[in-house]
Amino acid sequence: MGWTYDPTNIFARILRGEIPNRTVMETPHTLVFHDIRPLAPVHVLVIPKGAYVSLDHFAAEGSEEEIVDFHRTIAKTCAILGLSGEDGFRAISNTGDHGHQEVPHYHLHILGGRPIGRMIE
Ligand code: DGP
Repeated sequence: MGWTYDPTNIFARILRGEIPNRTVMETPHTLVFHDIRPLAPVHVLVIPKGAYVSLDHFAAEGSEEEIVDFHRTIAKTCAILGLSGEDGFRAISNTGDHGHQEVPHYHLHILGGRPIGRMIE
């Protein structure tokens, strides 16, 4: 499976510091920032700093260090934002055309702070 990364995408520009963002936390491999169009009281995006198009691309070609860092960063983000298994939250990755992915840089949406419902658009 081949993936072609477009370095002009908006999250690549955020990573290069060309566009401002509201950062929640950052590690050498991962950035977490608030979504510009929040759909819930908490709506953040977790992205790898590497040039990965989508979840399947990151899962296939991300290094173990990047993949572990990404997921540990999710745990730290949940702690920072008060998300827990008790009230719950939702994590979503829209992928490709059928998944309605708008920005072609892998990102995980984390939504919480209210009941999210069964699906989101
Ligand atoms: P999707 O690719 O469909 O999973 O959604 C992309 C999300 O990215 C969408 O919820 C809005 C958000 N977004 C788009 N442009 C920007 C931006 O410039 N800054 C921030 N913080 N979020 C953005």
